Amino acid sequence: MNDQPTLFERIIARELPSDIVYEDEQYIAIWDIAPKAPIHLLVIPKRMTPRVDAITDAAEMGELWLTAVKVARQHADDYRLVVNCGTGGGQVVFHTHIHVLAGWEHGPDSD
Ligand code: DGP
Repeated sequence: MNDQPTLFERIIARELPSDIVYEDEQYIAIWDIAPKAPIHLLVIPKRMTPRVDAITDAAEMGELWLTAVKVARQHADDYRLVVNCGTGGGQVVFHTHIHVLAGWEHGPDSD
């Protein structure tokens, strides 16, 4: 078993630098290091689960999405929320996170 801290745990612990846009007791949101939109944030639960489908509690899942919406609305009126789940789903960092993508002038397929 790999019990090394995840990249995002190290960011949460301030062992690695990041650009933090939101933080509360349960969540942190940072700018993505390799943005795929003019605004690209990552909303990350501090409680580590490797992928979103490891969260089985409906309230916990709801809080995560409500936090992502709150962070998104702090940056844009319109936005896209994305979760990559598993290697085949494009996930690279195995610590659950929601991508907040926004800032296109005419929508995500315009640029
Ligand atoms: P995913 O493919 O869903 O696992 O997305 C992982 C995202 O994490 C990807 O968009 C790039 C971002 N990322 C990777 N390493 C770092 C880092 O060290 N800092 C920040 N801010 N983002 C990172």
